[in-house]
Amino acid sequence: MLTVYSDDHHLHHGRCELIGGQLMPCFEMPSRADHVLARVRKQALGPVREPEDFGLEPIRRIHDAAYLEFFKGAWARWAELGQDGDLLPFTWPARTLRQVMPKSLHGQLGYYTFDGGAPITAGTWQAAYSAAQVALTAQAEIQRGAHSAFALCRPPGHHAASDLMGGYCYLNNAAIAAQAFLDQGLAKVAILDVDYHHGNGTQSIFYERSDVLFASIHGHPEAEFPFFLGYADELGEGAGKGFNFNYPLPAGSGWEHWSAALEQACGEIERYGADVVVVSLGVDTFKEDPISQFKLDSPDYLRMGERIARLGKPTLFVMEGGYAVEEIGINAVNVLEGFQNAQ
Ligand code: OKP
Ligand code: ZN
Repeated sequence: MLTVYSDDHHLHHGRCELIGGQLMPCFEMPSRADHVLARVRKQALGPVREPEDFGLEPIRRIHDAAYLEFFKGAWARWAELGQDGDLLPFTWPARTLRQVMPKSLHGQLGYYTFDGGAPITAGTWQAAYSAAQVALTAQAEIQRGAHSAFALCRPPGHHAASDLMGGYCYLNNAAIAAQAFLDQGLAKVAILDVDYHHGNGTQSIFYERSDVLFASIHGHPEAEFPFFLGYADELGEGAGKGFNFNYPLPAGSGWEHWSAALEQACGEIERYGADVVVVSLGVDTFKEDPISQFKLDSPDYLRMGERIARLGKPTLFVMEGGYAVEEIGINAVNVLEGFQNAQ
């Protein structure tokens, strides 16, 4: 299986996030992707290639033009104010406030974010742009006939909506790749999101559409980030009704419960008759993940890959979360090896 990877992810390294009432070093750190790449090489999964540059057009198919303009220019505006710390929001247009567009950098930052977990640093735009190109390059590989490919994206993307960043995410790599498949002639794309957190961004992007089915297994939003989306009764709207499936699970869920949800999600993908499957591959379901509450163990990821392979569809794996940095490589690559060995 081809892995697509760009060193540009190192350009994004947020300093801190607010957790437990304290500023802590960001869990979403560059060494995450380094560990995955090292494991890809160690296991000789296949070739590793740099991304091609497909430009902004395929990104614009998913993200709002003004949002992209804002994100691209935000750091320069911040630097112009004489600042060099991470750019982080602190005011949002929540209930009782107006969805107006302020003039100030911080006002606009509040408008374009849904949480305080997506710091903008000097290199964040370039890193996120390259991550989207990584996803598009792996997508192109499948479009050209490969049965699978791995987009080793960082920063992750599944929390990013059309015009919102948050939850460590800026550009929705999986959604951008899914749209590229459609634009290149496929009719039906299924996105299977196995990250511990609900992919609220991806869901919102495709919620009223039937050409992309979204299925997500995640910590119950009653108790878990992103809290305000990801409930089981969200089934899609309008033309998208019946094409959105959420499987929220309680804290402490292990492989037995998790795999039962995977079975249901796979059933929906089969019934849908997807031409291709995009897997939002987060491995923060691991029992030792520092910010998550599921109990999957490393061998379970092999089973996960095998089950996904049994769908029999061309499959694009897009890296999302996973914060047990030492094991992230083993767990992510186990999914890919499980998939490959089941062929
Ligand atoms: C991203 B992905 C605030 C804590 C909120 C955000 C978790 C984002 C997970 N600093 N935590 O889905 O793995
Ligand atoms: Zn996650």
